[in-house]
Amino acid sequence: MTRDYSQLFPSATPATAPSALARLGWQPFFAAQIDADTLTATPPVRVTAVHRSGLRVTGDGIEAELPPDEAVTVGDWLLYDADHPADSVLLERKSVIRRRAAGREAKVQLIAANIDTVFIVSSCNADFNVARLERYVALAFEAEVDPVILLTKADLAADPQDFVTQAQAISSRVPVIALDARGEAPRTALAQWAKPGRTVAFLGSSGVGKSTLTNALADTELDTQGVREDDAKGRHTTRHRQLYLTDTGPAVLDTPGMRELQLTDVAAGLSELFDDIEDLATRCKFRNCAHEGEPDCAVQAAIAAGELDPVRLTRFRKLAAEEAHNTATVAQKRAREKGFAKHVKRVTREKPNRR
Ligand SMILES: Nc1nc2c(ncn2[C@@H]2O[C@H](COP(=O)(O)OP(=O)(O)OP(=O)(O)O)[C@@H](O)[C@H]2O)c(=O)[nH]1
Ligand SMILES: [Mg+2]
Ligand SMILES: [Zn+2]
Repeated sequence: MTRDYSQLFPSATPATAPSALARLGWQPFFAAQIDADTLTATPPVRVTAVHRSGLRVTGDGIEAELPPDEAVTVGDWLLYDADHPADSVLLERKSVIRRRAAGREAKVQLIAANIDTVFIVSSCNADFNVARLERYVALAFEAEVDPVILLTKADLAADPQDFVTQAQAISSRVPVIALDARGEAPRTALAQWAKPGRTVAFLGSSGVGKSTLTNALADTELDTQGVREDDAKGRHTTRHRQLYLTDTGPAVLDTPGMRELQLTDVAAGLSELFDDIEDLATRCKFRNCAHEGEPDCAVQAAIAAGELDPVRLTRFRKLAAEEAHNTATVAQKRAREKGFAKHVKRVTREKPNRR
């Protein structure tokens, strides 16, 4: 193989046209992990979809399916071993979005890796819910992905600004945009994030317009379907996460509507989201103040002064409790599995002696 990978290294002068890999979202962060020989022997490929049968990957002139691997998710970069596909090596991630898997099992589900901007999508209708948006923002902060809140169906709302104002109160660090997701408008509205070489993802409930937005940015013709009139709920039209690659724009991840978003391991994300409350808490008289009537409580003082919405404090408490519970449950399960694995190892090691 005589590929020229020189342009992929951070020190190289940038090529005028985006290289095939840059088009897939390849960035200096990944190039810095490997040398030119490795790159030639095992060219990078990106996971565009995860199916039960395997991982769909795309590279420079490569389209392949790799064996299933639970540790790999959409957006990941692998060094493709053409002779032994199962030995392809996972590159270190720039970011990873994960949640507690739906259902009773205490498992973590990887949602996507190496996303630059996550568009948290809701609509200016019955889908809009501040507590739910906060969950997504905490998830994004934890993953170190920049979140942007998109409020679709502004064209159908009597007063979209009312939704915008509520969403803006979630965090001063999260831009909020109300728009009509159909047509060309999103291209302009999202241009500052949706650039070539970047990767963006749409997350949110079913029916809020994630595929409609993907169609706008990636020039795809994905199925979109009307929502129920009474409660604005969608029909779960999109079934799989899929990364779409474009010639002149970003890589775009469309995802199925999430029914529930359970947080786990997002303590840092919650601290960042509720940094106003945490700042206040440092000014309480007692370091372990529960803000429930203790003397000289800065949090209660801020509520009394109208500077902090008491409902925001309630939501913070609820999320923090849920996060702690899920994190402990998942950790316990991991420890149990580890204990079991150790036990199995010991038993196998002891076997020869028992003969
Ligand atoms: N009027 C209006 N309709 C919209 C807007 N955004 C989406 N829709 C419509 O809402 C419906 C649902 O849109 P989809 O793009 O399928 O929603 P989704 O988020 O991909 O839904 P799932 O795939 O089920 O998760 C479709 O009929 C869209 O045409 C908008 O901004 N304005
Ligand atoms: Mg969809
Ligand atoms: Zn206090």
